[in-house]
Amino acid sequence: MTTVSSGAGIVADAVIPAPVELEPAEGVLDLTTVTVHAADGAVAGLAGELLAAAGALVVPDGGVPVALTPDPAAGPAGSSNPERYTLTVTADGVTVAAPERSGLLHGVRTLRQLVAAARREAGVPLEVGAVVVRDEPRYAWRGLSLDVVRHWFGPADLRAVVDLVGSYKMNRLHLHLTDDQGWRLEIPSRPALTEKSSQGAVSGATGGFLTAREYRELQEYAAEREIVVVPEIDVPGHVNAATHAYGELMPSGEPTDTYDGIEVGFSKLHLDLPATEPFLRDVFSDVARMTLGPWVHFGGDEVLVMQPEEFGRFVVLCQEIIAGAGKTPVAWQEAGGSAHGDQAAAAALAGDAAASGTDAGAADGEQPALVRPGTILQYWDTRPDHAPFVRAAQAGAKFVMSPADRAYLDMKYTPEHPLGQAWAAFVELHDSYDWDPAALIDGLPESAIEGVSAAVWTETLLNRDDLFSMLLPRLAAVAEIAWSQPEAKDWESFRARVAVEAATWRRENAAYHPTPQIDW
Ligand code: TNX
Repeated sequence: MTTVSSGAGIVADAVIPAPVELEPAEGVLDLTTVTVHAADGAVAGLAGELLAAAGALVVPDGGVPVALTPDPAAGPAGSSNPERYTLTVTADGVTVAAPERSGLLHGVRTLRQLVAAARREAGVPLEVGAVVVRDEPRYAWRGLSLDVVRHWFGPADLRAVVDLVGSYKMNRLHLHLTDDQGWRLEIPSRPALTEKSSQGAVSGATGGFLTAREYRELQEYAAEREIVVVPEIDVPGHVNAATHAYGELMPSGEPTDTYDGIEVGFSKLHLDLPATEPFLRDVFSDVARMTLGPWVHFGGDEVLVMQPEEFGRFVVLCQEIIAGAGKTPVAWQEAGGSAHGDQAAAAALAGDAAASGTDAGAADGEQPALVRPGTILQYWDTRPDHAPFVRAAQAGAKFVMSPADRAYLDMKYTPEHPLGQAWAAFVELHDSYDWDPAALIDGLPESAIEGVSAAVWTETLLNRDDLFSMLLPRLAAVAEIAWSQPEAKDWESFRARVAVEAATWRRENAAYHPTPQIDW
């Protein structure tokens, strides 16, 4: 990105994530009072809200025109990216052009940042320098994975998270809805899950859950903002909430006790019990039916107490159920070939050709992949051998990158940081900024990378302020990794842009961590 000061000041230094092209032009536009023109009333309404929050007075007519117009020719020259847009500010008005609704919103988000940066004090005009921004994302999947189990974050918090994610042009909110400590989504065919297992959380904290209706409303709120909610039901480990609600899932037939600690890896389902497969079919069928987006995540992480063969059969079965319900499966990397998954493959696939539509990778005595073509694997643990991931990609798996030492925003910023964990790394802002998703797995083709997701686990995060202080400013860094081309990234420019954006966080009372890496 070109970062140049224009007549009105720091406009060009305000946009996160960095756009592909930003060309300052002659002239200045006073956006103190604006009128939004758009064929789509919902988009116009959202644009009005964003501009008003940035300090503009939005009036139904007579203000400086902000025109949102469908335009297949918008975006960087030659781009066919569905999310591309062009934002043009001249002395006479603003145009956002894009082929699709998502691009129109992205353009408005860019404009919001230019307006917010122009805001100085009350009574002074909101002057934005003329500029043309042509932009498109590097990756299609730009997400945040959020654990609402260890501590409960209800609909109001989740809408605030949707707004935050959207403001940095991220488009997936992955909700970790089940774990040992609680079950957070009503499942109509299995009401005991929330009746018996939603009340608790870590260390005796109060839990909660989304009713089917609240889940629907949250997805609609997100979809309006072009954000897809991806639900995760974590199996076959991390299941103590399920085995507490349904004793038939245990060999003893007895429900397990509730759990409010923060250990991982101790609980599991048992595939050979008669109750287990019907349970999985009920839960995943309901979740698929209740979900507006195309993806359902089935977890698969950290099953430390199961033989590879049984694990492999779970992976095959969950993918089959989810795909059969018309959704694309997503899972943590273990499902695709950690040491665990790799050994699981041969055993599970002997006699089950349905798991993979191809035999890619099976040559030379290597195991075939467990994953179906199109299944998305979420890479998080940077320790295991890379070869199985490359084989999974050859079998058609896609990857979303959440390397724990960069993108896990529950990691402490520094050893002294009061919140968070430290098992993967200390993750300062620069660490979240300084990495390339395409360079994480040796030999993985760029075409196998679907995108990037930050992740925040909430063992130590009790409320919205705790959560936001871990997200901000690091979420902005991960958003730039996911959206911007590597050559557009620049740490010094990013530092300046974060300092500008922080004025918005302060105005909106959003908690953030004042890392010494930024000149606030
Ligand atoms: C690992 S990452 C987990 C979570 C924990 C997290 C804490 C992953 C797939 N599993 O169960 O909450 O570490 O950082």
